[in-house]
Amino acid sequence: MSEALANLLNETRQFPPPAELAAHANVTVDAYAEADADRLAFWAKQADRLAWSKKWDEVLDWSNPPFAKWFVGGQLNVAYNCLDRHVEAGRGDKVAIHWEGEPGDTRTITYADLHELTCRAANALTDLGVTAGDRVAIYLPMIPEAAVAMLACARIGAAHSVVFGGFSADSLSNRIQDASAKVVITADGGYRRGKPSALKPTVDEAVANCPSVEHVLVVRRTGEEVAWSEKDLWWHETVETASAEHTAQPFDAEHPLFILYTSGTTARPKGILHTTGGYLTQASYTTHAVFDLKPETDVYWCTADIGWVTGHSYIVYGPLSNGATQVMYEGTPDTPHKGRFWEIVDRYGVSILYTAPTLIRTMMKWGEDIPAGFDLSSLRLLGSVGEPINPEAWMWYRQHVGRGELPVVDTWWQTETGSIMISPLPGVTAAKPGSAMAPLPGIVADVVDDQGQSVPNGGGGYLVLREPWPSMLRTIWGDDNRFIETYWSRFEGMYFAGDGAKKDDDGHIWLLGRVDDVMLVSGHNISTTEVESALVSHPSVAEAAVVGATDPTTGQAIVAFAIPRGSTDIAGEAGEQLIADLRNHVSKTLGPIAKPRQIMLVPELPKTRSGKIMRRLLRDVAENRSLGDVTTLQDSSVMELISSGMSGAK
Ligand code: 6R9
Repeated sequence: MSEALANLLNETRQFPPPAELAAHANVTVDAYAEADADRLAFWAKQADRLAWSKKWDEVLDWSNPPFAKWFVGGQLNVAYNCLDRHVEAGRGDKVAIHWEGEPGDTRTITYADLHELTCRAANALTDLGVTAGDRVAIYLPMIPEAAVAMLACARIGAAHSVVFGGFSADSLSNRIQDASAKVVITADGGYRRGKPSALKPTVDEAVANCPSVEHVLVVRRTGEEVAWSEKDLWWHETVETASAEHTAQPFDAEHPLFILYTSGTTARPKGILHTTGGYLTQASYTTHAVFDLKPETDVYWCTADIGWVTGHSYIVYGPLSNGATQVMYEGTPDTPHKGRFWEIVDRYGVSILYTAPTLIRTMMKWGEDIPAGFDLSSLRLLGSVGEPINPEAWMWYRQHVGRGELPVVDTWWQTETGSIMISPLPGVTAAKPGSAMAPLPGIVADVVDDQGQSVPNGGGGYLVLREPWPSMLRTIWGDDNRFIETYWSRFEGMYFAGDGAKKDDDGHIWLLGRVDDVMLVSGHNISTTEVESALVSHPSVAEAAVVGATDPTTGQAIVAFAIPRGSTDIAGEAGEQLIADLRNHVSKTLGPIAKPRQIMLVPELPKTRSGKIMRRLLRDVAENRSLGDVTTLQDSSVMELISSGMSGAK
């Protein structure tokens, strides 16, 4: 890339924290100064929020970069920190999880219950021959057993590798093989979109090619008929009959905790390795700081799937290590009706909601009448993660979910970073819609140009991290060289995140999307995010995706796919008129260089199961190519809809 990323969008709205929240916030502005004065002492203090069996000798060993060791010599047990210590402190009766299945069945699980289930699962896994250092693959729907399985692995020092319930047998098999997992924990199925969706057949197919797998533990969720082999064991016959007595052994701070595969754009997924002490320190601290979580009074809900890193850090390890009460929901947001999420907020009195831009834009498309039909007055803080949140989606979230007064924290991070890195602090930051604002205390992030020089305020370039952080990935499982090449070779001594970013005139950080997605139009780098945000700022657009398609004149040309809002008329001429309006609207908002060559009105966009738009597939459509790999799509029929809409388009 020959020049810095374009910096087109100019957003000036800013919202200070509510006075009440600021007055009682867990973390105040002093945290920044404290961390600046002594970053390692700051992290040591956050590590002290956990229970250690043996205190560390050294906070950070960075003598062999990029291989970091945090809290060297320290020992702790992650499950003990998430469960036992709350029970021992007399909080065993406190609800850990209000679980709701998609069909409407519910379970209330206290910390004592969760502790007992985890102890049984730890004993069962041990009986099956799983020992510290082994790997266990987890392929489950959003049921409490998913959290139990993860915690049981952590308890006995086996690394878990959670694979999204939506992945194919091939993807599952590759991940099991790469980690040489000894046991697979799965279910007969789960509920999605109003009906049972089988998982076990996929596991059977995958495991057929995985000689490392000795046992498959199967949770009965749907009760549907499943094929059975000699490796298979029912969870209820194995775990629920195992002893509830289990003493957690401490593990070294750098003992592997989990592997999580990022799908990435390349064929071979990367097994991101996280370890014990640093990971839990930062997952736990950021939950406390960014969500201002008050375990005594808050009801927290993160809508992510457990198969995504957000589910690891902000359903399991962050909230549970803080002793939170949380909601866990199995299904889709529109089953059996489009108000399902708001009904859940209303029913459980959710006070902190953490969700993804894709969901907010879907809610925008459905219209504000839907959240307006529920009592959302329990909410006090809103969070967003997964993609850049367009300013209008941010405003809609604040307005229609947050009563026009709640803080919205836009949190930037990655599977690789393990925890939130860049985000407003809800009691401190005057947030700007669409900006992740500033690195958290103890984090050193920057935006640099091609040469790795820090860009001045107002400039754009690449997001980097200049100093190691506690929950950083330690390597790519089994491939140290790829770890170095992917993240540490682009700029000397810095972690390359792969995201474009800009600093505004105040030095606040705006994420511009993956560097691979940046478009080069007549010699100008234009970010997909900014054009998408301009489209979403039009009152008739709920969601948009933009790609650069090869163009004989301009090198690349901007092709946009836009989903109209609920009531918008797009039939015949009305549609033509809207497209013309939208092209002009983008041109007016960002400048003529950003005017899309072509805009398609579509009913849906292709997304991964974690809600990220798959621009690669849209590029295939825009350039009239046959489609690439669609196996990671949330809903593969979407591409047929879009492709058929494209035929005949200019
Ligand atoms: C947590 C998670 C990481 C990529 C990341 C970036 C995008 C996540 C974002 C964001 C802008 C935010 N991303 N949060 N972009 N603003 N608040 O999503 O992890 O699945 O590994 O994805 O997601 O592009 O590099 P992961």
